[in-house]
Amino acid sequence: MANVAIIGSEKSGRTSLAGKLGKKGTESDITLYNLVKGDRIYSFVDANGYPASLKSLIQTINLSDIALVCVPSSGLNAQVGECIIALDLLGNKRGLFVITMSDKSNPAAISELSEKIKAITKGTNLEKWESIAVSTTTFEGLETLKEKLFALGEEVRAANALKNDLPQRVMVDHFFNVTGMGCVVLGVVTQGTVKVHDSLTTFPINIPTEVRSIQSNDVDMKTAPAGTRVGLALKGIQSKDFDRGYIISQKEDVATKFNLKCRLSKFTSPLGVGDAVHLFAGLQDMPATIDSITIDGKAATQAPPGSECQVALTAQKNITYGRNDTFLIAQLNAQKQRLVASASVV
Ligand SMILES: Nc1nc2c(ncn2[C@@H]2O[C@H](COP(=O)(O)OP(=O)(O)OP(=O)(O)O)[C@@H](O)[C@H]2O)c(=O)[nH]1
Ligand SMILES: [Mg+2]
Repeated sequence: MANVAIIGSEKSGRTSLAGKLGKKGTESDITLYNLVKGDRIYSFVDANGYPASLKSLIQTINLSDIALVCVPSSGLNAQVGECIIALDLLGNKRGLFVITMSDKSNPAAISELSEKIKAITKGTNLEKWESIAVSTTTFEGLETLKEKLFALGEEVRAANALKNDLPQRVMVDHFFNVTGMGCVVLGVVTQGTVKVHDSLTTFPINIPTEVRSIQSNDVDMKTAPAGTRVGLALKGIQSKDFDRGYIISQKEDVATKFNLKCRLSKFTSPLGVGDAVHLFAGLQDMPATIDSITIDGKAATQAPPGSECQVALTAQKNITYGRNDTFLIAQLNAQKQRLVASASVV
């Protein structure tokens, strides 16, 4: 199973592409599409709330192993730039650039655009990502895209298999009540293998949670390995207890105050002490304040773009996290691009 984010600028053909790749499933501010290919399942997430909602972009990326960045054949824009910065800050993803609406362009312009993509991703985590021109009206490039995507899917499968023996962790994105079944949540097993009857806990609310049954793509299963998008029926907890981003696992940390090691984007305004920022952790997000900044062991009032620093930060609500998670700091009101820094717990 591989989870694939479909992101990119507004009106770049994201939803059309999602519809050509999979069958529509759960729909909210992020929409899921499923494709079954032999014994492989691909789950696509359309960040339909982006660019208005940065949250939609970050959640979609954090739910996925692979990203398809849609760039309209008419050219690059600030939103594509923001998607590239998000993927670079979050690191550790595989992906492809999809030059969409190729029927509205010509081969020379498309090859010029793929050169531009190469140039702007140089030095980022995305510098080796390929560009593929696709049209969802003439179907040009769709088969090539699928082949490249399935090759990445196999890499993801191998990488996820290495996580099967870690403690179970499920990141929850949807939750509701089903008559006769009770609380059902949807989400991704980010590590470990979840089994029916597992006794776990939901964080940050600390409620004991038993796995009653597991489904993936409407099929009942006894166990779900790392990387699986699952539906879990749960005992001991109600759907109204949940919020997006809650984690079902054996043990998580929960805090409002953090000491974070930060890497600022080159394309942000400076980060200052006292700044009101927005913090993203997994699928959770909330306002936070920068309490202090340290650069090379010395107190500072500001950290410049492209720099590294340590930040003490207070969030407005409890956040559940693991020590290896990557956080993002953003300025939702910034004019150009909203992402400020990636951060990890010191
Ligand atoms: N000619 C042509 N038109 C396309 C193609 N893909 C999408 N479109 C059209 O472009 C418009 C936007 O496509 P969507 O798939 O809605 O793009 P989107 O990125 O999901 O747009 P928003 O979610 O509204 O930001 C629609 O009118 C589509 O019919 C394509 O390959 N060729
Ligand atoms: Mg759309």
